[in-house]
Amino acid sequence: MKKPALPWPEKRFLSELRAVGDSSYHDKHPYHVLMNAGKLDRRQVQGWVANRFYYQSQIPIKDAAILSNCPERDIRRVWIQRIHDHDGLVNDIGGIEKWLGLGEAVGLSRAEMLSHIHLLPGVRYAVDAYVHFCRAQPWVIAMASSLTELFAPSLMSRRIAAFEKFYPWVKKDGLRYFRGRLTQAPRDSGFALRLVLERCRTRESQEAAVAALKFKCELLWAMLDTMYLAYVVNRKK
Ligand code: AHQ
Repeated sequence: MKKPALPWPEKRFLSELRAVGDSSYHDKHPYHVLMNAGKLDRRQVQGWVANRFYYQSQIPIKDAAILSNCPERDIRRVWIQRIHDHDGLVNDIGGIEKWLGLGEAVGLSRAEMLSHIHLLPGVRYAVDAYVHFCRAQPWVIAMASSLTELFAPSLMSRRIAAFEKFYPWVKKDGLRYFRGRLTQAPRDSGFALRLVLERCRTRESQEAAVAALKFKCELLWAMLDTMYLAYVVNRKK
């Protein structure tokens, strides 16, 4: 009978998680490379904003799924902040509303965005796979899939700078969402990382957490592959 592999020491576990982002995070995807180099035209920016809106709209759904699987009140009372950040509260319009503002800033009406009329099948399937993953997985493994946000702040900073420099036709106010993520993402990923490192104590759970992060990187990548085919390869003149 094969002996179970020993758990990784924390340092090694952390380096395994970081290695996933270093190799597969979507900041390296050609769509983001074109965006951050100022090479997207109006329709390609609009297509990205409209399709990413579906992802944004499903974040509270996946976080509610994680909450519904988590029996620990002290964890739920922190994690629920993510839903408030997106759905908003009395004194905060929330990220989904800010993303609708980004839509208007790039020339997409609220009705267009809310109808998901531009939503590409491949984006829908990738996002729905994320929601189903978070419903089906143990809550700490589902939390591990959100650790892509360890790598988000650097991408947000590059994105804000690129929009300011190369896309002057996008109204400044539209970038509010990304500015908010500069503080929300590190706060959220810090909490999720501490929990994953603390609760994944067996090699099996550690490897499941790494696989969850890889799964999430792949779905973010697949979303952009779909957009690249639709708006770059098959660019409508
Ligand atoms: O705007 C983003 C966001 O609210 C979230 C929540 C988090 C999660 O729980 O999976 N991931 C995430 C991400 C957001 N923006 C992406 C981007 O490139 O603008 C990055 C993405 C992530 O890194 O997972």
